[in-house]
Amino acid sequence: MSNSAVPSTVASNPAMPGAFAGLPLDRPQIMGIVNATPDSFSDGGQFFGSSAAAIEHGLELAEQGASILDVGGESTRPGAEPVSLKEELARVLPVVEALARAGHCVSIDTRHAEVMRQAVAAGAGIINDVTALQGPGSLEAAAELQRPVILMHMQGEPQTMQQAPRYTDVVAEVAAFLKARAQACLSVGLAADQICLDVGIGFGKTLAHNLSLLKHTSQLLTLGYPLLVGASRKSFISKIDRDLPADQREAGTLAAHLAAMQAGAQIFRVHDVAAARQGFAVWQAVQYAD
Ligand code: 9MG
Repeated sequence: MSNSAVPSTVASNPAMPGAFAGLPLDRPQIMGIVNATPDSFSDGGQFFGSSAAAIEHGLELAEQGASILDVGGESTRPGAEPVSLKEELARVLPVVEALARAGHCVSIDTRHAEVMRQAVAAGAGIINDVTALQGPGSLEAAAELQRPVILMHMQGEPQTMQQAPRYTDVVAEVAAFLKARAQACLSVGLAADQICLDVGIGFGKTLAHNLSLLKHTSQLLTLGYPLLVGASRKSFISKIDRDLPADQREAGTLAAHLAAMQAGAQIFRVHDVAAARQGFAVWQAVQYAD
């Protein structure tokens, strides 16, 4: 069965828009992670040809089945230090430009309004903001740029967010936050079909919080927006299965994403695109078997 022949997995919610950024949501969409950061493309500690390597990596991910390429120049990992605006722009712009020129749908992973503006001018079609457009000028920039946005929930700041995450009811609190941020986008003139929500796995959450959010993804569907999940290689996986390093968390990533898919998520942000594509295709084929 070809992938395009597989029927919808998520058509059960009538409020769900049928597409996001021109991508049909009746099948899982894979967002491939393109880190334009020096530590992502190093050779034994020696930084080389960073933009070229990131572009090549993005092209490979598209070849493997990514329908969105998410380009980021500032690490948001727990404990990560911020980079200057100048440095972030220098890292992402050549990569965004080359991948967009090659015809790919590119999202810009940034929390800075100026990076949003310049990345969209360079060809980015989607804004992916882990701060849900709460930064100075970000909401206004998104409204002016009129590009689809991914609004993610985070408690705290990347440097300190994993120190003591606290919620009374994590699913309800994340849902309320995302609802308010979607409302803020509508109020500045973005259309409902330009909004995608993301619970922010690993961003100011304990293992138990992450698992509840994955298990209860369906509760977020009632907000009426497409849902993106990004569990790829995150540390909660190693809390469940030994202390495995990030590059050995592929199977755990797929399991988390399949659970979220079953609960209604449609877009998945991953490092390992080929594995995600195969896992999703098999899962769907079983769903629609006789
Ligand atoms: C940039 N980034 C890192 N993790 C992410 C996640 O889970 N979701 C989104 N939207 N962006 C993320």
